[in-house]
Amino acid sequence: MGLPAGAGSELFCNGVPLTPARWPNTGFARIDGVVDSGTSKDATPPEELRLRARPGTFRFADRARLERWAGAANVWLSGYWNWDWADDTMPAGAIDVRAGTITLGLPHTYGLGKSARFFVTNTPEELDAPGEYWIDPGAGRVYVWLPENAGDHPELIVSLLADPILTVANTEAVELADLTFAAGRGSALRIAGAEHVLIERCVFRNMGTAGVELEGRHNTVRECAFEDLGASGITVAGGDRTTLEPAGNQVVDCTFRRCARTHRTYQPAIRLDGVGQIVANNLIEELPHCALIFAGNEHRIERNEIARVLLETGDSGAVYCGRDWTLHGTVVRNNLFHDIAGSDARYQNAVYLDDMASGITVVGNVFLRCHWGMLVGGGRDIVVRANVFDSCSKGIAFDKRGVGWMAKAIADPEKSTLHQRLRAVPIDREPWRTRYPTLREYLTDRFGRPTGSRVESNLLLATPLGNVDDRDCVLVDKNVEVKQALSQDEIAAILDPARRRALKDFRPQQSPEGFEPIPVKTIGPGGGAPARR
Ligand SMILES: [Ca+2]
Repeated sequence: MGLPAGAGSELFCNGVPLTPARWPNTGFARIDGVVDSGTSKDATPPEELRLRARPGTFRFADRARLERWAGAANVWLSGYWNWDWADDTMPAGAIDVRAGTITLGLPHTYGLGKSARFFVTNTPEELDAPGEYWIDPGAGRVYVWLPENAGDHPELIVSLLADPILTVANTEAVELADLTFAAGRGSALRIAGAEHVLIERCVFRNMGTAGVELEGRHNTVRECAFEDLGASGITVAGGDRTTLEPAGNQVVDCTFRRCARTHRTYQPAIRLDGVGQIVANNLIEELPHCALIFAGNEHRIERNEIARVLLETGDSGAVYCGRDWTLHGTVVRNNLFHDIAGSDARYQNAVYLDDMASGITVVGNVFLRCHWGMLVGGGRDIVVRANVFDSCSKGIAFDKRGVGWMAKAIADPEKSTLHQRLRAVPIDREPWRTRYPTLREYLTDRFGRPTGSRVESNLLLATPLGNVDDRDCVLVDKNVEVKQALSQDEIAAILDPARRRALKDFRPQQSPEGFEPIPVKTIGPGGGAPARR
């Protein structure tokens, strides 16, 4: 799931994105029942899906609204139509007032579920509140109810440019500093085939898709702000998965706020691919879904503060990866995750290593007031060591899905994504052979079970350890559970960046054996000493 194609035009007032005319004005409406779930990727054979994909139909009891929409020319619907991790926006199809039903204008990937939630958007009949607008592309007109604080001479900008505002390609040693990129329909900055490019103190805001698309090696993005982006903040790729040659691109000391503004799922603040990217000392907050998604190998994700994400999604993680046995070598270390409780707690996890993702180390992090600290989906060679969990409803859920509900999905080496990804990297050749020797045993040694994993030396404060389902394969050792949470003052000191800088390394009284003090003062923008190249 990469970046979406360029968004439509949007309207910004005094640098703030306004809202396409919608109902309800905030939040979601619930459907009143499924009439026809339509075809879905989960339940319909691919061949039939290609030939006869069918949109769903749902009941909706609000007759006055149905009458209004049935008479409108341009009704769009945006919603979580089935799963809490899959949003989609599309035109409405038939609206039948007498039957009290709405048919979607296009088939939705996962069909309609009974708890689907949605809102009507980009519909002029629903323009009824300050800050709402509608663009009539045919007539070239913008209708807007200005925000109350717009002032007498507001600056109004309509985004038009679909291409990146700036492209830096096949070059090296370029520096961009102190620039603001804003109000395009696509991404702000595309860097491709580049080396030693430095992006410093720039602002990326109000774009239709991403802030920065970065590919190359030894490039650095430093002290930049990413705000109100339609999709991802930054995507980073580079390095060689065959030779494990690291790219060494760095994203450091940046702030990310309100990314995934219009494309709500799988558009994280930071997306990593390739080998050896470094993400350090960033602040990521206020996102509907994931903060960081990674694939590839040997990334360093460290000393970041990640808060208030997964705000309207479920079955997801602030830091997320999945469905790949070959993700070895990435380390998630000394990060602060806090206030990731979600809206109504549908499996929100601070770190989610989904569907047998393997070979990842999570060490020395602080998980504070998260729903679940970690969900590990049956992966092998996972190390969860010396973390602190405070006031979470569960520390860790470590399941054995590879011999449970997922067993069927990994049984056929031809169809299984996990098998395909295993074949895509040379595990029998150097450097893979020596660096990740256990990979060669994944298909023969206790197939499907979470072999080689460890949950050890973690400290759980006012948080139950949780469940580790296959303790013959996963070592669970030296974890300490303490009833008492940190004091309100201790928590306030950790969460306040200024007070945090003065804190000594976190060294609990009831320290588990093997626990290493956590340097909380180095967490967040400006706290570390990132390696400069
Ligand atoms: Ca409205």
